[in-house]
Amino acid sequence: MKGKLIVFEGGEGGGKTTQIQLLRDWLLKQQQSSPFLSKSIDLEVIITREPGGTKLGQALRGLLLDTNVSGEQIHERAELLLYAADRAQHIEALIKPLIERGAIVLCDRFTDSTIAYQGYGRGLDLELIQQLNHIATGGLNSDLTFWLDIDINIGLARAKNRGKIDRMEQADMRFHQLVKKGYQELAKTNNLIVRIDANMTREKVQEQIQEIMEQKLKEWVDILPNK
Ligand code: Z5A
Repeated sequence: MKGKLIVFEGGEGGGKTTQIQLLRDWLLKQQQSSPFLSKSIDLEVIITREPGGTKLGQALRGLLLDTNVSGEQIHERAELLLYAADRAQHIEALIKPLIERGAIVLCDRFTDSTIAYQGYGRGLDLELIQQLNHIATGGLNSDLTFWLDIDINIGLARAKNRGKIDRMEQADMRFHQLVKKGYQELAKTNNLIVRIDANMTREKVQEQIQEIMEQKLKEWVDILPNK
């Protein structure tokens, strides 16, 4: 496949949405004039998210995150399967076609969220989740994952300041600690996951991301579409 899938992961309020937009702007600038690339590239950069990257996904996002929509407690296994359904649709309807035509897809959350939240957070079987992730993605993996690692209290305070508190953000401190542990464990075994210190200013966080991206673009320059 010609394109690339770059994922942003981490706990609440880590700045994923903010950093994805900054990275999109930076990537688009690189095709106009890049001091570090040997040739011009022609980038299509698309931002998407999970849950909610497709029309079906938006409906599922409402069911998963809005405390009032379903009117009943969502069972943990039902929740797991809804995230998987969102992902299967997202891959087939959006991500795979984009990557096949050479786009760079910036995705706010992906398979590691399920491992961290449903696996470590809720305690569901990790092997089962890996299998389900494989079914949902059809084997399509992220080419690079930025884990925005933020102090839990700072992240929750940022999320609260932003206004809306959803079902997951209402979870207790223990849950957030388990989720963090999940990301720590994932980063230990997968070298495509890059830890970013997200406690800093927006600019400092973006600098860390750009540094990694510069290396990656140099590596990918012959695969990405040329001008
Ligand atoms: N979930 C799951 O359980 N299983 C799964 O498989 C999947 C998801 C895929 C929805 O995710 C929920 O779905 C999520 C896990 C679950 N749990 N929750 N909640 P989401 O991505 O829609 O929501 P989120 O994780 O809560 O993201 P967020 O709170 O929207 O935060 P963010 O996108 O990482 O950050 P942000 O919106 O860019 O920043 C938050 C605020 O902080 C905002 O006001 C910014 O202006 C501000 N900000 C950003 N950066 C900074 C810095 N550096 N300094 C100061 N202030 C900053």
